[in-house]
Amino acid sequence: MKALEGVKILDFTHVQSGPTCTQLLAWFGADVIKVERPGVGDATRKQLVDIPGADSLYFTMLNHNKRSIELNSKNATGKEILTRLIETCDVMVENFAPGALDRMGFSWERIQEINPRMILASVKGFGPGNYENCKVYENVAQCAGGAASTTGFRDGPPLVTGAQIGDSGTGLHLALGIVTALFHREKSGKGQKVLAAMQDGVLNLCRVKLRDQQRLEHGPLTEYSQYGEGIPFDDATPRAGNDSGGGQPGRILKCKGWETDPNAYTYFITQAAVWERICDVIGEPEWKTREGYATPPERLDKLNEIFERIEQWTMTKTKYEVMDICNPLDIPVGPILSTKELIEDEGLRKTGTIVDVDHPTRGRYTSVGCPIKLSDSPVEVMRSPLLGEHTLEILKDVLGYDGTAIEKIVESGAVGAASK
Ligand code: CAO
Repeated sequence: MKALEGVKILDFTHVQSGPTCTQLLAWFGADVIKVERPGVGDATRKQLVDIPGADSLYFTMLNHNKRSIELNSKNATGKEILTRLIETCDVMVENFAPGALDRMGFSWERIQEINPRMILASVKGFGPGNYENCKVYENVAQCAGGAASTTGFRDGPPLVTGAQIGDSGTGLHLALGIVTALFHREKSGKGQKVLAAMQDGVLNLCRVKLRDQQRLEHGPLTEYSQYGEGIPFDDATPRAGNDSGGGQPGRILKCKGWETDPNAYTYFITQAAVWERICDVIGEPEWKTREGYATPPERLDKLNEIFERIEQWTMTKTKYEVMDICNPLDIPVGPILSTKELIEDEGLRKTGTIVDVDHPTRGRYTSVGCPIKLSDSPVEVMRSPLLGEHTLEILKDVLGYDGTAIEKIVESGAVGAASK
């Protein structure tokens, strides 16, 4: 049995943040019913299109294992159907612009009237306050949540990261909120609202940078490169390039082939526990005992020199050779893997983290499978639904409408053509 089997999710999400959340719930076995505007659907179906006429990878990679119903929630019959869906489902997930659900006539109060056990889960850009009415996309959240100001090099502009911490990160937070509210409902018998604001989600992931903000009041951040370079600290956590965010100094270092391969690099951590082995590997055995090098605090003002020496060694090895030599010695290193290397990685395919999926209009494509593994709730990644593919099935099987009623619904325009 799948962990969330029997849980019905009314999925009113679009773009990335909300769909990430409901895709996870679908992978864990929930029946996810994605409500889409007739003839239009989730805007990402038609964004960044690589194969004309087919749903984009943006859409297909975020909407696996869901069913799609076309439904106009602003049409009178559409509202009736939505009301029935709210009665039937356990969780409603949405990430509309602030106020959109109210404008449709489905305020939290109304939803509770229809189904007091309903859990209403929302992604918004900001929590209550000055910015609560703003529309927000990924990079806005990265900027507002502390990621951009702390990413990049000290002498360069703020940077956003390729990891979608604002969208997918907030979707993950919301998924945890939903299963927690479901667990709570077991005891209370009641639903509740769950809010994951993107700014809050990013800030949660930037927790260590807020740690450093407060440490600044008590002196310089000695593990940051700028400390060793003698550059004074300002009053906010600075950008720290590729310095490690923890107590063990680390850097990205060039490996053999870096002149032509943009990813011929390794991350290298000079963990204190294995310092002596590092000294032996790089050919500086006297650093093990030399004054100024032997203990972690002594090394802090020499990190540039130390990493330059380690890099002289890593540049003689490929990033995989560095891994092969350092891993048996327990020296923490990691190759910089390109997306091409990841998509071809046999190990990730074996665990189902990278999967191939067949799709009727776009053919076979590769996707990221479920990154969370439950031993008793295995995940089978199913293709994303075509727009309205399950409209009739949901009207019949989930809501119990029969032939004439369905004809009337189709005539009303509430579900688009619904001829599938
Ligand atoms: N039937 C009828 N109308 C529908 C509908 C349906 N099935 N589904 C959506 N709509 C309507 C909404 O009701 C809304 O109408 P109003 O403007 O009249 O209220 C309209 O479609 C547009 O919805 P929207 O405002 O959410 O979409 P947008 O493209 O204007 O904004 C976004 C997109 C993402 C900026 C906004 O939804 C948002 O800020 N969401 C919250 C934060 C978030 O999740 N951001 C991350 C997105 S991923 O990068």
